[in-house]
Amino acid sequence: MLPDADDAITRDGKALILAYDHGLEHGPVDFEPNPETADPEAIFELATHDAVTSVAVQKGIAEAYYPEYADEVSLLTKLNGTSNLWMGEPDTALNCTVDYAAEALDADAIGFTVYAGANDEVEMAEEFRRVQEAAREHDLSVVMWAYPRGQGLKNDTKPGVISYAARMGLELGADIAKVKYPGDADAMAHACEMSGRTKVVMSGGSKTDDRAFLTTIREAMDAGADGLAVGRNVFQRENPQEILDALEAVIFEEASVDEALEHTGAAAVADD
Ligand code: FBP
Repeated sequence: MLPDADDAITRDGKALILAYDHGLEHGPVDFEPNPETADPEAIFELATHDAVTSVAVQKGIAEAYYPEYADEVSLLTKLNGTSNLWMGEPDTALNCTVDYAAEALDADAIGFTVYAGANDEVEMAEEFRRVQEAAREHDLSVVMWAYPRGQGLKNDTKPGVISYAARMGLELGADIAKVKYPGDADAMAHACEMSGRTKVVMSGGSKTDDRAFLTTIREAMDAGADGLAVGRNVFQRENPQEILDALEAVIFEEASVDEALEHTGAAAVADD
């Protein structure tokens, strides 16, 4: 990575990416717990929260909704993605070019998924090379969704696999590698060490309860992670603003889990 290449999408060197490409990746089912989140405007409103350092969306949503938020929100355009209807080996289509993201969408960063271990890894890596070099020309930060996946990979969150994913981010020139949590703090620390100067953010995953979620984030941050890229654990909650307050405390203010829980209803329930 280049020095300061991720400045546009970090705060104090840390990132909280609000991911909202689920309508493509998983389909409308992800909006069912909180139906108003099917409206991208609800997510852009959330992205104005101080905790959020960028919002990650596909081209169509950026085109239709970002202009009104361009002054308040940093845009991370996800360049590739696949629907959940695809039944083949993990693969992903390039849905937007870097030039289009930079010039037409006014993006601050681009996001790109690489499924290492999939049959089409070679094509995805070559596409990442073209995208990464074009992003440098436009001064856009590069975030790799580093998701080893495919027939040969029975467990895609094994510690060795996550360390490998983080290392690929460094080797291929990402500013930030987004990886799944490998299950414990030691494994996360190893992944962060392997990523060198490439930052590591943890992927949010499916919705869990407040304490379990914040505990994992606290562990990841203590292990050396540089933040979080989160979707469902924010927008599927009844009160997404509250969990953003709590995440701001954990990620940017070094708060403990109990301190962070003061921002959500969970602390009050536990005290009863
Ligand atoms: P979540 O926090 O909801 O897991 O979102 C992060 C993310 O990477 C999204 O950008 C993407 O849509 C989704 O997870 C993909 O998840 P998976 O491929 O593991 O189902």
